[in-house]
Amino acid sequence: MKKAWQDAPQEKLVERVWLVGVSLPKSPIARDQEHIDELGQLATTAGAIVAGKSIQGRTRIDGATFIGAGKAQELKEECKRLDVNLVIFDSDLSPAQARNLEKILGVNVIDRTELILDIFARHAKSQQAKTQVELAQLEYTLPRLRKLWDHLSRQQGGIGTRGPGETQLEVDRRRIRERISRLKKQLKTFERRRDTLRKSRNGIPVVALVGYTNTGKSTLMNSLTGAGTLAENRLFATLDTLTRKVETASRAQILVVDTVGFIRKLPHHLIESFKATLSDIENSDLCLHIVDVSHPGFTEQMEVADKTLQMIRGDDQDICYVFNKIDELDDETLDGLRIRYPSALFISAAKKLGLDELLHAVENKLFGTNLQVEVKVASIDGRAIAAVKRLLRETSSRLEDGHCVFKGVIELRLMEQLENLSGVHVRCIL
Ligand SMILES: Nc1nc2c(ncn2[C@@H]2O[C@H](COP(=O)(O)OP(=O)(O)OP(=O)(O)O)[C@@H](O)[C@H]2O)c(=O)[nH]1
Ligand SMILES: [Mg+2]
Repeated sequence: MKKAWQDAPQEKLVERVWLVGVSLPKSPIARDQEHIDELGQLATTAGAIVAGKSIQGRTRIDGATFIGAGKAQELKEECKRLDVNLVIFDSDLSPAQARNLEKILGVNVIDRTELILDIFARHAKSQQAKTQVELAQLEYTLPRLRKLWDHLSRQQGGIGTRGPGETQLEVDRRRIRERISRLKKQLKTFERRRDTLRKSRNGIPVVALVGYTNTGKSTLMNSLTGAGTLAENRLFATLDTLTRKVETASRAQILVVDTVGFIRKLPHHLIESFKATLSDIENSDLCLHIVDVSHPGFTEQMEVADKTLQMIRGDDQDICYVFNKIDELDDETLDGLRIRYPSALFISAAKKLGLDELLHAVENKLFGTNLQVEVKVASIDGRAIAAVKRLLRETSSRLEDGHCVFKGVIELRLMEQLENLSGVHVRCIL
């Protein structure tokens, strides 16, 4: 929430905010309530105190002030009474609406997009995430800057007059464009580095943890790998992807990637600039869609995440639904869900429930009940070679530095026997 910080840069100002939602005909009231609660969570994540909130029923949106001039006046009184210094709208406001509202309310006004951009900016840690967020912010600002100055230059009027505002605007716009192209170049170098990393994964399959924000992706990552990733009860705790290796019970190796969470109305500039980070999802062999099944709005969250995933991966995605936080549910609810979603997996990442079943299902999805392996044996070790040939459905073999290297398929249940043969080195491939 930059604007308020700009007003008082020296003080550490805790913003007192008022949240505004609008309920249009046909939108269920429970859902409107969830949406404004989520906006409250976002505001708290950004460090603000929620002083109050309102959901206003309207038949249509007011072009000038979004909520209508009368309602805006009422809101002004409320803001004064509760010492509110920032009003946040759940919907996107046009630059003119935001300006008109600020004039009436006498406090700063921002919308959901600006709030999300602000949180991303605060949470970005790596150079890549910082660059990605700055790019999204500037792309968001650019058209708004034009509209703002258009308005001022009209006020100055006069055909052919090039007022100081307009000149300044051009300078500002040019600077922003230059900065945008510099940031894009920088992101390209990050992408190249990522490509190199990707090539070095050596055929080990990649599983991406995806889903709505705060569903427990990082907690699951930690439980599976002991990665020590930041997991917190706040939105957008993770902005950088993190990859860790996991070994399954049958010793197959997989790479697990923790990713940035999705949210309703995720600003499209953010999706655009986070493309490189999100390409980990695009290039994964399997997505585990983590759902917080204890959340009252989990079905809507699932839909939002599914749609965002479709944008990133297209329709041919291999997705497995993982319902997390089952420790919060009573048995009856859990049974109901198991019937309603028969192919989902049920876990508690925090309490480490259902993780073995999860890994087993992942293995099955990735390898079927067979594993593809590469086996290396000293070429003089006739006994080991014979044993390998007995266990493995061989597809190719070659000689390499005094070793026989076999490629082939093995049933999961036989994997342990193969690995226990002395003098035999086994590697899983996809
Ligand atoms: N009760 C319960 N809480 C859980 C479980 N798994 C995660 N949580 C909590 O849910 C909150 C969010 O967890 P994270 O792992 O940070 O969620 P995330 O999906 O990585 O969130 P973002 O990075 O913000 O997208 C934390 O407070 C966790 O402790 C679970 O199995 N049961
Ligand atoms: Mg996370």
